[in-house]
Amino acid sequence: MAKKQPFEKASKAAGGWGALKSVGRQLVGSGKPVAGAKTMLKANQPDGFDCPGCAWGDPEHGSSFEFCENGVKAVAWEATRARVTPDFFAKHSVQELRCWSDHDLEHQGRLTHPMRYDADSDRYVAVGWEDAFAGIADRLNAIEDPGQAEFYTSGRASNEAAFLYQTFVRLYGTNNFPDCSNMCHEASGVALTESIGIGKGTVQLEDFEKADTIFVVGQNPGTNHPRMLADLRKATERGARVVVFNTLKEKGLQRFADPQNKLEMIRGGSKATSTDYFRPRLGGDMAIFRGMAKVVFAAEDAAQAAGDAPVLDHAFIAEHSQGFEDYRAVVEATDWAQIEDQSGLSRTQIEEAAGFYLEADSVVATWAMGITQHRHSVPMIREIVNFMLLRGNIGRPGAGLCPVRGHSNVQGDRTVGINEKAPKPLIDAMEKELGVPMPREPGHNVLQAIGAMLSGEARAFIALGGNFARATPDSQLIDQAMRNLDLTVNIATKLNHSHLMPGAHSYILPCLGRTEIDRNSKGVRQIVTVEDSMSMVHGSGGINLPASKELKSEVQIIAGIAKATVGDAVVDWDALGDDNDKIRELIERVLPAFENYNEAVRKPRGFHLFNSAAVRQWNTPTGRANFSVADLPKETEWQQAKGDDQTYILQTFRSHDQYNTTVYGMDDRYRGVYGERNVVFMHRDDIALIGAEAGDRVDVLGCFEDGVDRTAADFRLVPYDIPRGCVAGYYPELNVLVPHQHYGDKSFTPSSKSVRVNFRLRAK
Ligand SMILES: Nc1nc2c(c(=O)[nH]1)N[C@H]1C(S)=C(S)[C@@H](COP(=O)(O)OP(=O)(O)OC[C@H]3O[C@@H](n4cnc5c(=O)[nH]c(N)nc54)[C@H](O)[C@@H]3O)O[C@H]1N2
Ligand SMILES: Nc1nc2c(c(=O)[nH]1)N[C@H]1C(S)=C(S)[C@@H](COP(=O)(O)OP(=O)(O)OC[C@H]3O[C@@H](n4cnc5c(=O)[nH]c(N)nc54)[C@H](O)[C@@H]3O)O[C@H]1N2
Ligand SMILES: [Mo]
Repeated sequence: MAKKQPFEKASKAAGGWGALKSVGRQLVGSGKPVAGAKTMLKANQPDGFDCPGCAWGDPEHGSSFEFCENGVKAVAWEATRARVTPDFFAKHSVQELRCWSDHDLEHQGRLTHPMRYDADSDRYVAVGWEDAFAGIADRLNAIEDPGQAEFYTSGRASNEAAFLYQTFVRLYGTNNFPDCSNMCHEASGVALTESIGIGKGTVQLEDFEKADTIFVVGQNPGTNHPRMLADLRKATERGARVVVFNTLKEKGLQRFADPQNKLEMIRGGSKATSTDYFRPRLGGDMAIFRGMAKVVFAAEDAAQAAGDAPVLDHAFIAEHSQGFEDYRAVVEATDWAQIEDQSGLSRTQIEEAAGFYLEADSVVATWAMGITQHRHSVPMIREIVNFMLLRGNIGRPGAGLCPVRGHSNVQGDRTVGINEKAPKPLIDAMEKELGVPMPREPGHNVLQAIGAMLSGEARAFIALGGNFARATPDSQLIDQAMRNLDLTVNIATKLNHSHLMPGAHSYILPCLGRTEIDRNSKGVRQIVTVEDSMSMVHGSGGINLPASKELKSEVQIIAGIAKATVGDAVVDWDALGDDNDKIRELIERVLPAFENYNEAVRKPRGFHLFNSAAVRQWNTPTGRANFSVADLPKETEWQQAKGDDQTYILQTFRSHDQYNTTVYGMDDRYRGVYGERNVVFMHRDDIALIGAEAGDRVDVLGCFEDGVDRTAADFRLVPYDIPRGCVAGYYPELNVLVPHQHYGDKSFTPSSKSVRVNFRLRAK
């Protein structure tokens, strides 16, 4: 097949035949199409595994073939036949592998043996499990202050693995839990806790069937939560409004052809996934919600003057909220000129959008990284909550808040204790259960861990999954900092760049993936549990044979490290590591919400974790839902940059062919880019303004002034329908440009959706 040109036209709708073709390619490419297809039949089924693709909820009628194109990619990627064996490591030095691309490293297949870094040969060599555990324990115990070790978690880890890990780490003596959530939905957790007393969304999947209006803000479900498209499409079909705010016109948020709908596939049809589409500037959403609140207040005044029914839910506001008058004052003090400039939308557009709120009895608001990865993300999310509170749109059917999570168990990991802030109720309960004191001082989040690595304070880094060095900002600085550590350990399924920045002592510990059968020493099959974006907790059991006989489950690996490091006087690690039911019993004793855990997760759809805000209980200091009263930022990054016509604000996002730092392929079908990832999407007039033409190559330069040279070399300019002054490109390639000092207030999340850059043309 001829290679497609970089700007070949993108497909008209998301999903459809393009998705099926891509699924076929992935299954064939995985080297075992039949097994792959069978594996997919078990994704998100009651007796199968939870799809590792995303954290969207599963429908009640769990018998449907619930999969999506990108779920297939995630599963096929794990179920590959390719293997990275000790032979592979004997052939390639770490120095050599460091020059490989993210795609090439993971494409080599599944890790098969525990490996230890040998500095003399600059190679990883096979090591026995017990030797690895002893070696790790030796280095961890050599560190005087446990606060000098960093324990990272990526959000694919199961509840059982995460709970055991936090037990071990806290017994070891620290709350240093940097985790992927710090770079992801942290702002949602912080903002929602302040506003409604719980850091999670309040809706369930059923609410999407009842909402009159759904606001979808700053997220790209066509790629990142494809199963959500089916729910949006159903909503538009029954006449609900789906109102999108997105800087780009994302294909999946316009039309979706359901690959599971035979008639539609034959007729080549597709259906709308949204009814209205607004395109703000980067970081402009707080201004939009502020503007919409102005419209709501104006409508309330008009209704009052005309003697009509009120627009606000006065009863709700009086009984359930706090700070309403102050909020109203701050909204009225915000002028339209600032709202329009910051958002990039006209007052008329904002009035139109607010109309969809006013006409709806019940409203759901969803959001993801387009909202959480800015400097002012926390006040921005609190503004969304303010707006929803005005008409009591939280805690009743068809209404509520839905931060759409990223990793398939990132929410669960936090629930069971991966939290550097050491929540008091959890620590109290852990101490009571184990009978020993646990550390209470807050530990490090991702940025603090980076700070400790850069300053040389940190001595050890352990990762339960993930690809820390590529997912974090300033990748080139992290690289050196990791190599200065005394100990680095990666528990992983596939080889990635973080494994290639070994400290003086370094281990790669290969684990079972979620699709694989996990048997304990007595041959009993183990299941793990995960929590989705709607707080549903359900079981997940693998169905494929393990990629290698040497693999251990994450739980077994953690138990092994823990026993070697802290001994088994307090916790019987062997028993817990051998029986996930026992871990669940322990979780149940420590976290009351998990009552009857072992039984509940064996029911088809699992169980719903109690959500206080969803039943209008407000666990805030005021006992009410709190309106916030933050001013709009004086200037967003876009506003700062606009005076200077040579600088631009860059958002770093995902292509259709990747899972975070895992790059499946080089295409981004919905955006019409094929065969390459080094691209920058830019408005035609901006391309002309920097003296370039479409397709020209540039170096992208960071503008953060701290003396560090931040350059992403050799990117192609792709003309795109994007607001002037805003540009976009892919993570992780562009992480070299994201300064680690540029982060969200209170959330400490790198502001990877608002990075100031300029361009240097390369010779043609
Ligand atoms: N296939 C696949 N699925 C995934 C992932 C993956 O990489 N691949 N990653 C998982 C993870 S960990 C996460 S967190 C989620 C991520 O899910 P998303 O949040 O959808 O991820 P991004 O690709 O970063 O897309 C950000 C979207 O927000 C828009 N946006 C950016 N800035 C702004 C802004 O200021 N305002 C508005 N209104 N819009 C803006 C962008 O145009 C883009 O459409 O997906 C999860 N699911
Ligand atoms: N510039 C920029 N940076 C970003 C973002 C952005 O939008 N822009 N997004 C941020 C977000 S939202 C997130 S969540 C982070 C993601 O950060 P991470 O979660 O650290 O990164 P991933 O790419 O998801 O991790 C992939 C690796 O996980 C390992 N793995 C896969 N499955 C398993 C498993 O079952 N068990 C174990 N133990 N390991 C496994 C594999 O070795 C694989 O190489 O990146 C953040 N970084
Ligand atoms: Mo994420």
